[in-house]
Amino acid sequence: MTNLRYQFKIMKITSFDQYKQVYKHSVEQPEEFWAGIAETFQWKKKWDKVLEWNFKEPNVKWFQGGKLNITESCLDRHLEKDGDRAAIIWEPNDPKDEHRVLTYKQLHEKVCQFANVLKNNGAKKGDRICIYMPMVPELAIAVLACARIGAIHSVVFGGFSAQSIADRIQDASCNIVITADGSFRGNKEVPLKSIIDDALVQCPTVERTIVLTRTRTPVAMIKGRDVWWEDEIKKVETQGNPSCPAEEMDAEDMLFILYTSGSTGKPKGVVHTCGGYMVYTGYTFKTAFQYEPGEVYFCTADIGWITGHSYIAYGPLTQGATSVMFEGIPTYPSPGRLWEIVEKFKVNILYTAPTAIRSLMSFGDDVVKNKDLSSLTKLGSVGEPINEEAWHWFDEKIGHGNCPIIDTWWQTETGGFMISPIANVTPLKPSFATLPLPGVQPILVDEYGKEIEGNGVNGNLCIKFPWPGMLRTTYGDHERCRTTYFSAYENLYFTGDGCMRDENGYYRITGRVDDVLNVSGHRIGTAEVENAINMHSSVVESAVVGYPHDIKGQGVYAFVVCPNKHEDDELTRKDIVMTVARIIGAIAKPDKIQFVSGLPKTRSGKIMRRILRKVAEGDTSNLGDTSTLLDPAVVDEIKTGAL
Ligand code: 6R9
Repeated sequence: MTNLRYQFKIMKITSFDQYKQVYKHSVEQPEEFWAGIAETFQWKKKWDKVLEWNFKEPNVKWFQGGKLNITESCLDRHLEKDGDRAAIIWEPNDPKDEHRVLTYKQLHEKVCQFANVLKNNGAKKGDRICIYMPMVPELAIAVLACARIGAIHSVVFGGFSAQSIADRIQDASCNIVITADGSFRGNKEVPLKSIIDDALVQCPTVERTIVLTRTRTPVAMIKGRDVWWEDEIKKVETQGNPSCPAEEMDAEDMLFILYTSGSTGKPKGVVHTCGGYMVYTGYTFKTAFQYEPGEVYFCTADIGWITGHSYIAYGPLTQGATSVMFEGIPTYPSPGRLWEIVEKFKVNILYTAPTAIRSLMSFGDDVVKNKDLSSLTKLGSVGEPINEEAWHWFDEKIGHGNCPIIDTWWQTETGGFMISPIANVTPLKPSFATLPLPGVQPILVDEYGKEIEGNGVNGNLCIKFPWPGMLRTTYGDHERCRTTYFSAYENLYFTGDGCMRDENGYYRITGRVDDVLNVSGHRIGTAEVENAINMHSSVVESAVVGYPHDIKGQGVYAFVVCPNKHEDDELTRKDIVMTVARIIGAIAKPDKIQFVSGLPKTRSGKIMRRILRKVAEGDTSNLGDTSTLLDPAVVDEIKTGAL
C-alpha cells in the first residue's frame, strides 16, 4: 500500500526536479505509481490487480476486480464538505439571459432525478444511449445520469447531420435518445429534434426519445416514442424518491462510446471504461493545471467532443472543481465574448483551442484592451498544434506574460492529456507540448517501426506502455482497433501524429501523418468527405486534402471529377457543399472545390495525394516524380486550375 504523503506528492508537483523524480518512478514502478493515484478516488471495492496488458490483441485491463461508479467520485464524495461549492457555472448563448449556477449538491440531485427518469423509461445497465443536445447543464446531467445507472452514453456533437447520427445510433444499437427541441448557437437556431426525427427513420432500435425544452421551436412528438424531459422529471418528483443509488460497475465495464474520424470512411466508436478513465482524467486535470480547490476553470470546448467529456465533465468534477460551461460561440454577440465571460466569473484557468485564439486575434487587440483579465493565472491549449504567433498573442494579450500556457497534446483515444507542461513547473517553449506527464511513455519510430533514439530527431509518435485512460476497443469491431492503432508497429500504440523531439527532449507535434484533417481542431477523415461528395448525383469521383488555413489551421480542398455538371460552376459547388452538410454535417463542408477532368493516379490506380496536397498548398514548383502516373497530362490541368 502506498503511503498518503507519496500520493499527495505525485499529484502536486512543485519543482522541475520533482517532476523528473516522479516521472522516473512512474516508468520504473508503473503499477505502484498508478495504484497510488487510483487511491485518491472513490471505489466501492479496491482492485485485485493493477494492470494486465498486451498490445498484440490488444488486451489492456486496469484495476481489475475494482468496483466503482464514476459519479460517486464526481459528485457524492464532495457533498459533505463541499456540497455548496459551484460545480457548474453555465453561461447562456445570449448574454442578456440569466446565467445558472449548480452546486455539487444541486448537480447530484439533478443527476439522481434524471437517472430515475431514465429508469422509468426502461433504461438498464449496459444499454447504449445516444445524446444529441445543446451545451446546457442538462447535457452534463444526462451524461452523468447515464453513468449513474451504468448505461453507456454515446454523445453526438450538435453539428452532425441526421445521417451521421443514424450511423452512430445503428453502430451501437442505442435504445434511447436524449435530445432537445433545438439549440442556440450565435444568431442561429439548430432544430435538434427535427434532425433526430430524420435520423430515427433509419433506427428501429430506438424505443424512446426524451426531449428537453430549450428553444421551444415546434417539434413533432410521436405518441409512444417521444416524451418531454420536464414532464418526466415531474413524474419522478411525485414518486417522491429524489435519490438514485449508483450502480456498481466493474473497473473495466464500458463507460462511454465516442465516435471519431480515422483514415478510412466510417467513424470509429472509441470505447472508454469506468475505472481507468476516471483515474486518468482526474489525475491529468489535477496535475497539468495544478488545480487548487476554489479556482474557477473554463474550458471552451463542447461536451460533444472528447475535450468536453474529459475536461468539462468528468476530470474537473472528480477534483471538486468549479467548471464554467458556455452555450454559445466566442464571436457572439461580439468577438469579446470569451473575455467578458472571464471577467464576469473571474475565471482563473482558461482552456481553449488555437483556432479560437487565431479567430479572436484577427479582430485586433482593442477587443481585449478594456477587459479585466486579471483573474487569469493559467492558460491551456488543445486540439491542434499551436503556431508561435498565436502562442505569443495568447501569452501577452490574454495572460499578460504571467500565465503559463499548458499546451496539452492528446486524443479521443488517449482519454486524457499525454504530453503537456505542468503549470508553473515545466519550463515552456512556444509551440511545444513539452514533456510527457508522469506515467506516459512516448517513443518516436521511423517508418519501419525502429526506435529513433536521442534528441534533435523527427519521427512517428507512438506510446510504448499502457496508461489507464487509453481506449480498450472500437465498439463492435475489436479487429479494427487492432489494425488501426496496434498493427503499424509491433507492441506500440500508434497515434497517427508526426512529432519532433528537440535537443532538450521536448516534444512538438507536427500534425497527422495519416489521411485525417484537423479543421478548427476537429478531426475529419478525407475518405469520409470523399464518400459524401461522391453521393452527389453528377460526381464521378473526388479526392480531398488539407491546405493551410489562417483561422481553421487546415481547410478542406476537394478535387472533383464532375463531367455532367450544371453549366454554372458556382451552383454545382454549392450543391456539393450542401450534399456534404447533409451526409456528414456542416463541420465537414469543403472550403474549396476544384473541378478536374481526372485525378492523378498511378498505374495501379492509386491517387497520388502528394501532388494534390502540393497544389492545394499553392506550391506547384516542385511536384516531385510524376513519371509513374498513368496520365501525366492531368497534372498540368490541375496546376492551371488551382484555386
Ligand atoms: C484532444 C483532441 C486528436 C488529434 C491529435 C493531434 C491533434 C490535439 C494537440 C494536437 C498538437 C496539441 N492535437 N491536441 N496537436 N498539439 N496540443 O483534440 O482529440 O479530436 O481526437 O484529436 O488532434 O493531431 O492526433 P481529437
